[in-house]
Amino acid sequence: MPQEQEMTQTSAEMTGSLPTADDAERFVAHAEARLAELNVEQQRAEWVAENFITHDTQVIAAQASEKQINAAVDLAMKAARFDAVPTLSYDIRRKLDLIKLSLTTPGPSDSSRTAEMTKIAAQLSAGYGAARYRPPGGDPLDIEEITEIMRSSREPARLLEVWRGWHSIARPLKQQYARFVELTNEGARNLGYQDAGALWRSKYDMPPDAFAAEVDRLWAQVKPLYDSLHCYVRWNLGKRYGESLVPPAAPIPAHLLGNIWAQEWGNIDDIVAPQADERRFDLTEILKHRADIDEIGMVRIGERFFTSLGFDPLPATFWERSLFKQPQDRDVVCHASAWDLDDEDDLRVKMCIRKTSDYFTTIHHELGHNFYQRAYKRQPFLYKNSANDGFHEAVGDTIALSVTPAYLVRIGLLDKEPPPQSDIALLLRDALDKVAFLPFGIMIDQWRWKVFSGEVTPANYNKAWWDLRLQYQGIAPPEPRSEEDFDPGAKYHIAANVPYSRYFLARILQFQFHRALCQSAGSEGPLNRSSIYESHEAGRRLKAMLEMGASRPWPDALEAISGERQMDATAMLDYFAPLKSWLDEQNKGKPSGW
Ligand code: X8Z
Ligand code: ZN
Repeated sequence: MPQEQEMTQTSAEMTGSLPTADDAERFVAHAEARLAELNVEQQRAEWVAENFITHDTQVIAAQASEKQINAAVDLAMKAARFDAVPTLSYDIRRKLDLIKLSLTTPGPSDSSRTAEMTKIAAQLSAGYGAARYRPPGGDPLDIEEITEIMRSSREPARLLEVWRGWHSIARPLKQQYARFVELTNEGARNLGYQDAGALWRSKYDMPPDAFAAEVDRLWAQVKPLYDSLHCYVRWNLGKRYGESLVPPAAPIPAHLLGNIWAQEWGNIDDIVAPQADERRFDLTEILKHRADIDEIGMVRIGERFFTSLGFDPLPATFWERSLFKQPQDRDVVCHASAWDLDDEDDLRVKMCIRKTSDYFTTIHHELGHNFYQRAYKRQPFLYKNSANDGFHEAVGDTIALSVTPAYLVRIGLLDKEPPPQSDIALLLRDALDKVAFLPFGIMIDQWRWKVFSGEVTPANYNKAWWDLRLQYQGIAPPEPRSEEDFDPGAKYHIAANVPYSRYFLARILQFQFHRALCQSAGSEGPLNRSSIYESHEAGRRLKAMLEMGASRPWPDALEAISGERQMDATAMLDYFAPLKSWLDEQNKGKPSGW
């Protein structure tokens, strides 16, 4: 008999009466200890599997995750027994709710099917991590090399070839993915959810439908800004590549936006930047010329930002145990991630850093996760998490918003600050990453929610994907697609089953956090020129929110940092307001929409 079943039998069960508040307290204490223990085991197995992709590490990781999922499902079912107990304390009630919601990938109650599911999950993650596109007669290209070509090439034929090549790696994942969806849906239904999508949407301290409506509300706030950017970018791409490749009123071909998924467009800044402005600087070029700053040096700069706010430096083990550079002798999952192996101090990142501006941003993003993890380490296990997953994703990005030209001058990466007249050019570059991402950040889970609900089936996976790409992003595949293709699987978070709405929320929240922290720091300039570097006041405010972990519903955490209880895109709109007016001026007489 599994340990949980033995140890969590309550006195009520033994006597057949309603469980008491004491029963609930005992159950929660046991569940929390058990989940904490299994989580560490699973994290360690996963760390090794992602750092050394082999058959055996996949098996070990799948087994650890099977064990964890079985226990978590069992505990989630049992937590429901206390639903009707009226006298529970706030913490016991919240923890029972968190136990019911703790899984992202619940498994079927039949344990052989859960084993099948975790095996597939490990294979999908490893399959994606080890994938290479093999050009005819050329060297195989991994996702890091693909990313670099998409960033720097301006040759449509080359971009198309690489785009096609990377998307082809996902074809073999389709069947496994479809089976995975069936199995995790079965698990979600056993737990009382309509499907796995409904479970994912239930993690926001509100009913799942209300969360979907919340996402729509935020999107409606920012869509006009996206539309202005889309119109402007398409026009400039048309000028660069010709109207036969980029027709004026049609969706933008997805291979011309500087990123293999067309999710962030900052890399085509050179194509769309205002002609007259020569004062822009290129952080990638600066980093490449600085022989004294290597990949780890870039991480040190990120850490220094956090310590300047009053956070303690990262532990020595962070530097010893992290993976910073892509190993040449083995396959690893290069997609950047931040880890907390022991729920105490064993913090790490795993990433394949290159000396580019994008990686500099991602370093801040990952460190945000690590500093959050450390800030909530004194919370009980079930509260060792962010207020909602968007908060976890937003912290490092908030810090990266403070990486302003003035800050770069301050730390010696830039000689002098560009004059105020360069603001539009700088804002445009920010918008290419931040604003262009918004519809992408939404559409991924719009697709997955439909897949989980059964509205989209394997017979139309790819069509539904491109329908949503068109609807939200106004982009189109550069050549016809079929259901032989599995283009969603060419994106890490689909193969690895990581929920994605979090990144959409984070794009909105980071501006809200930035506005609030700049206020604490007493910074009065426009938001795009404000940095909280070296502000202990801002650091205190940020820390107060981080230390809460998941102990309160997220509006409380939002209030702690910003005084506001609603997620709100006005901070983002304020940040980009001068750019929006400028874009609308430029766009006059040009076709908009698609
Ligand atoms: O996956 C990530 C992070 C790890 S949590 C590198 N991001 C999303 C992506 O790459 O698609 C950060 C931005 C969006
Ligand atoms: Zn992240």
